[in-house]
Amino acid sequence: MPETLYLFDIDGTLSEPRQAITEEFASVFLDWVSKKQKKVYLVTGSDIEKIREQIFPSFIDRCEGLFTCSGNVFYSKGHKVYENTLHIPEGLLENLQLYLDQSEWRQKQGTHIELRSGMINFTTVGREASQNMREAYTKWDRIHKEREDIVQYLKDLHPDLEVAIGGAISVDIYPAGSNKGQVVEKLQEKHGADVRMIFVGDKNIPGGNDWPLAQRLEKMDNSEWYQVLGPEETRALIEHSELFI
Ligand code: M1P
Repeated sequence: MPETLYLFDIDGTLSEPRQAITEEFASVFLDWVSKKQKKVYLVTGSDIEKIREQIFPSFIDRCEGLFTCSGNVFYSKGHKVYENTLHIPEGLLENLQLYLDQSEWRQKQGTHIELRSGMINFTTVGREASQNMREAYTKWDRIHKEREDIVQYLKDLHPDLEVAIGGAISVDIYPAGSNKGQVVEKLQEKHGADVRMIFVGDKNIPGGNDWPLAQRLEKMDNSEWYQVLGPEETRALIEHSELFI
């Protein structure tokens, strides 16, 4: 019987985007991990600094590992196991700055172009935006579709890059293939080629940053993925879905 691994996105799946996981859900989740002896990996587009603000240390330690920066960095049992380096394509930073200067979204707060290991996170609002500003942008973006426009703008100028919509106010940018899908090979190397994976994410839609991982699992007979709308649905899955028993 092959081993089963449970993979979870964080922002929008275990917590609201950029918010701490609730105590109640964390307790339900950790009970599930312990009582059912589940092997869990976290797979996020975010970086370790932000994740530490959202997920407390003993929760992270209960997991087998944590993939950050869309699988470009991996931590296990308190140690960084690997980290990919990004070679920034010529003209990319200038093109992001041009987009930012021309964005119709005017309220800005903090860093817009965040260089991370193996990827860049870009937001016209800014990484230090208040919760109110984030919510205002999310509503505005639903109508004006700025993030979809950023994806198209960058795809036209930099066809070698992948641009995906993650959380609520930003896009993740990485070289083609350096997306969350890369964790499948890493986990197969660690647990064997026949390992079974069950993934839960809120952006398992074309253009979303969970989509490459869902597509990768789609090709494997024994693996599955779930699209959720938020932490409540994730909780319902682990409490009631047969595959999580
Ligand atoms: O995991 C995807 C993204 O989730 C959040 O995005 P946003 O700020 O747009 O809500 C952040 O954690 C971001 O860093 C991450 O890439």
